[in-house]
Amino acid sequence: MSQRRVVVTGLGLVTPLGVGVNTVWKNLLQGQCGIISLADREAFEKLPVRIAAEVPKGSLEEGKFTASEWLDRGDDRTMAKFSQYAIAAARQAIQDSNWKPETDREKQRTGVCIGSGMGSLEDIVETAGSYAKGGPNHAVSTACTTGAHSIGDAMRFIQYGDADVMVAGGTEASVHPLAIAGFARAKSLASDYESNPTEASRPFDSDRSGFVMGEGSGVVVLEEYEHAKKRGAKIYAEIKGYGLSGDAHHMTSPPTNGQGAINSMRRALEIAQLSPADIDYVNAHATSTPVGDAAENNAIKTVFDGHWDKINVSSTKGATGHLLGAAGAVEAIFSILAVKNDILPPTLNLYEQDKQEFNLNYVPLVAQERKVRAAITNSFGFGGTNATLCFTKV
Ligand SMILES: *[C@@H]1O[C@H](CO)[C@@H](O)[C@H](O)[C@H]1NC(C)=O
Ligand SMILES: CC(=O)N[C@H]1CO[C@H](CO)[C@@H](O)[C@@H]1O
Repeated sequence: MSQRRVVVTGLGLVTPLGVGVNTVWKNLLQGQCGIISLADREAFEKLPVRIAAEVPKGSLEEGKFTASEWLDRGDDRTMAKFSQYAIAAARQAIQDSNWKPETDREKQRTGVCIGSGMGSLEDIVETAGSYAKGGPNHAVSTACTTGAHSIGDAMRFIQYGDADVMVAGGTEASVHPLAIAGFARAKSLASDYESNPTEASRPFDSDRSGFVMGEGSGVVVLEEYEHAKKRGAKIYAEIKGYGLSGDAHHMTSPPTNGQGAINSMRRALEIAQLSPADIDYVNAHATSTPVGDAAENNAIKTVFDGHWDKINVSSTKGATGHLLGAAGAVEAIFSILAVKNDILPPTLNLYEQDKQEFNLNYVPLVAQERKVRAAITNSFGFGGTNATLCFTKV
């Protein structure tokens, strides 16, 4: 089957590093970090972990988030925050793509695929509260459609002809005491950094001790290549590969050889019809947990055996924390920008590593220019999912 090619024509970001693709990318390359202390907030007082990566509040002009700048009157007060972030990111991406479907056919050929890992904990908690007090009510959360899955599935919809344009990504806003308490209990979070929160997320570093919860949204516009060319759209990159796997090993810790990650990376390369030698940059999932980073590192070394000295690997979670259901989409955008601009975003807080095991090029601390023909980005989830996306220059 001759396959329809899919390209990226629009980007939108709401992250702890700011709002708007230019702002976020600039802050990421400058080595800024979006993690802050929550110690002064009453709701977090009794928790063992009081840091998080929050979307900064303020005007868009300052690169920050104010709901009323993105939503219709009323919605800024009633709509759950994770939906607000998704709308803000989607609006940016659609405007950036300059795609304005007018005919019925054009509208029918344009789709949406945006997921969230947790949905709105705040609303679930409040609804549960009003249920106890008031009357019948209902709260549902369909977990874990990760950002990477949304983008990968959207690519397939276009390849198989179900749509010509897809608005795809992920969103999350679960910096909530309940979520922090849960992940802290699972011993997944970095806990000792209240006085120096920007140092808490340290992928691949010897002192890494867990991830930092983050929030935000990433949305892309994907488009069939000929469709994009015909209307003279700006093209960022081509999305070539999408791999999925699950290793059904343990609820929170991966097998140490990273077999699930190996499978998803290999599958993405196979679909893209590329070999490891064609890849210049690996945007790692690495969340800064001792076991997870080590397993992914092993997996990357296995997949890129013989090419270790030619690839660069970085994890942007040192700067953004872990955006859970949004991470895959936000990091897909960072990978797209690396391919488009030939710049590698850095791994923050990587000062010291076990040189025997962690012997790749991790772009420590500072961004670096290099030609990036193709990049892959990994996304792994607790209890069920691994995904890898592959982007190339057109
Ligand atoms: C990126 O990889 C190249 C090898 O291809 C290496 O020479 C360079 O030092 C790496 N950069 C960083 C910052 O790791
Ligand atoms: C290396 C890695 O993080 N693998 C993940 C892949 O997905 C499984 C679930 O099937 C997770 O348990 C792993 O953490």
